[in-house]
Amino acid sequence: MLINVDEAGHGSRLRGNPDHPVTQGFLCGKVARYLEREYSPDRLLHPLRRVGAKGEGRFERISWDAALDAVAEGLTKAATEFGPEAILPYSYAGTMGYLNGSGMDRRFFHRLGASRLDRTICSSTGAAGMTEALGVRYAMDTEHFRHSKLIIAWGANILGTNVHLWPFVVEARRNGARFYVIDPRQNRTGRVADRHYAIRPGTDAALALAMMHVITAEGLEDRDYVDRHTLGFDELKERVKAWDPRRAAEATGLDAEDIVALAREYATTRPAAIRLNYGVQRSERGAMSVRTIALLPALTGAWKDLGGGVQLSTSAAFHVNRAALERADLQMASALGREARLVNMSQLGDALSKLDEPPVKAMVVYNSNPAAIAPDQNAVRRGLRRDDLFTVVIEHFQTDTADFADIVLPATTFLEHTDLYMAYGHYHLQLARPALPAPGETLPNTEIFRRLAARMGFTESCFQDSDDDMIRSLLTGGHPFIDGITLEDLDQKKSIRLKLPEPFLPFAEGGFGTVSGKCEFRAASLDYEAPIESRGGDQALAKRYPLELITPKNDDSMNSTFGFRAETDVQTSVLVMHPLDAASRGIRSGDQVRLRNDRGQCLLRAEVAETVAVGVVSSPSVRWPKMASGGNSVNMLTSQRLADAGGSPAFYNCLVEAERLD
Ligand SMILES: Nc1nc2c(c(=O)[nH]1)N[C@H]1C(S)=C(S)[C@@H](COP(=O)(O)OP(=O)(O)OC[C@H]3O[C@@H](n4cnc5c(=O)[nH]c(N)nc54)[C@H](O)[C@@H]3O)O[C@H]1N2
Ligand SMILES: Nc1nc2c(c(=O)[nH]1)N[C@H]1C(S)=C(S)[C@@H](COP(=O)(O)OP(=O)(O)OC[C@H]3O[C@@H](n4cnc5c(=O)[nH]c(N)nc54)[C@H](O)[C@@H]3O)O[C@H]1N2
Ligand SMILES: [Mo]
Repeated sequence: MLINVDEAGHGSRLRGNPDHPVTQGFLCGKVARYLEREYSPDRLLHPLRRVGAKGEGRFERISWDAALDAVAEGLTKAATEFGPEAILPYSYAGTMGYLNGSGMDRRFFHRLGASRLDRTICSSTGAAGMTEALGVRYAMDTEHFRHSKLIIAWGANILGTNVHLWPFVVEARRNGARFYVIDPRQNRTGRVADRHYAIRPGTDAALALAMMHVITAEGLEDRDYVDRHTLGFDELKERVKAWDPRRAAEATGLDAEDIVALAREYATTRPAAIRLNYGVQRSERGAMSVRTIALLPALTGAWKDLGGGVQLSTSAAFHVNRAALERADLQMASALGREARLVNMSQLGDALSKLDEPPVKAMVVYNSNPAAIAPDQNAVRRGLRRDDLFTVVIEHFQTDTADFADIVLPATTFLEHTDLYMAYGHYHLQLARPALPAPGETLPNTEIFRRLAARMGFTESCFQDSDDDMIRSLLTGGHPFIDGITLEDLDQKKSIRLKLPEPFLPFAEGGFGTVSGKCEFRAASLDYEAPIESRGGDQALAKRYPLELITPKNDDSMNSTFGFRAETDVQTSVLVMHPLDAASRGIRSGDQVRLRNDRGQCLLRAEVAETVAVGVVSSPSVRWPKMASGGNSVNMLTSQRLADAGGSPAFYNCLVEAERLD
């Protein structure tokens, strides 16, 4: 990214770097407007102490000294009375910089002996599915999509959430590629596709199994690739015999003929690329769905081709030395003296109310807004409201979560601090130096945890490491993909492509991360079952709550990061529903609608459209509940039920009923 900075240190014209091979000089719509956020009059500039009730949002300004003392005292009290595991860090994707996302903070909590957070809220289910299929999560190179002749966006809203892939899709289409979208709603991307397949939420594994059925029954597999680089083809062929496209049609809501045609076209078009994104895995069957989809290119040999294969995330290729950064070994020097327990962030509601031995007594939240983004908000908020819970929130803004804090600490933005960034949409390692002065008394997360470590009396030398020291330790470890990249190079070039074999075709010659080195189908464990919260699942539940709610990303905001804006609140107050579902409930476009289930309710504004199938409703997320009428959000409705593996929430399997408000 580039920015102009005047003599007074004021920034303007935030823009993409035209020399970057992937982003090519443009920013996504949300970050293009980041300076509004940077210079918002609502930025937190000073440490605060709560003076009102939890959640009420009344605070007074205090000094950094007083704030650090209060935090040290609160954490020490919890640790002394209940053991250090009574302390829970809570952080996720506010920044994806290594240092401010998982640097000094991790060292601090490890040395403390605090509970470890299982960071599952986004992608760990998909990661589990990919790993099961491939043994390692390597993926297609973004820059290779330009060579594809068939691109399938599978639960991937490319134009909304991953716009930097789009120019490569456009280039491929200009050269004759077809572009299909598989998604329960027709989003921005689906509208401009050659074909949109309106699949029912959580049923993707059934579609992938039926595609395997067609491919193997018709002998469309790549014999050579299958023989040399896979294991278990014959068992697979047997197993998917049961997945006649008519059966998959019943589960997915698609036409059987369309499934047959899609399978044939996928198997016979070269190169064929699948852009699989995280929408698919936010479901009760998420890991199985991702796994079966990720097995498809091994059947057809698509991995051999420039422009063939699957891409979920590119992050697994960033082989930096995280152990040196995070220092999990410090747990041994903690009062706990062993590896601390793991607490799943997706079940925060339960963690705050049900965890025992010890209960959670103190929580430090940074880079995350759990009072907006975590599922089952009523449970989460019951926990956050507890008077015996000491809560620290490190933030840019006074979020819903910050309203529940005892102490709020003001943080710098990515424009104001040093960090090193991996990517999950390309293969470039990137360094950012501060471009703008830190306003008020804001500090980087790294510095806040450095100071906290000093307050707690931690004397290990790693707590004196500078940000540059931490970057240098990340670049050690000697993996060939990062070998030879230095901080000096990064300072000079800012963005450096990983030292991948070129072209990067990770599985062209096998090389899977399995013991055998082959892609193992392990057919006996491939299966599909309807999600419990779906029309094919728990029938008693589906009778009371007949609508399947999905809450995918809002195109023009970033999780809850832009939730302070009134226009984001307007965008995230929409509920799209099919005309038939609307008519049977007397709902018209523009009506106020109450969505409800046993977990809670949410008020939204109806938009009646055929962009969702009958029985599916969709609302873009994630809003700030405190900005909304009634103080709610779709996450009042979502559940703490986890996906089938990897521990992520099944955000997109959520049964509800809708009624018009008069
Ligand atoms: N504009 C914008 N961009 C973002 C973000 C944002 O909030 N806003 N967030 C960032 C983050 S944290 C992430 S993880 C990525 C996520 O990027 P994506 O995975 O692309 O985003 P999602 O909206 O989670 O899901 C993508 C699509 O999957 C569809 N979907 C839902 N359920 C199913 C299903 O069962 N099967 C199939 N086939 N499709 C389904 C949704 O309707 C949606 O259109 O985006 C990043 N980029
Ligand atoms: N219903 C529903 N819920 C969802 C999702 C969905 O699709 N539907 N998506 C899920 C997904 S994929 C994700 S990744 C999560 C995202 O959930 P979070 O990781 O909580 O992400 P954000 O909502 O963007 O909130 C991040 C917060 O971090 C703060 N922040 C940013 N940079 C810094 C920094 O350098 N220092 C500090 N201290 N703070 C910083 C921002 O001000 C912001 O308030 O939400 C999940 N929740
Ligand atoms: Mo995410």
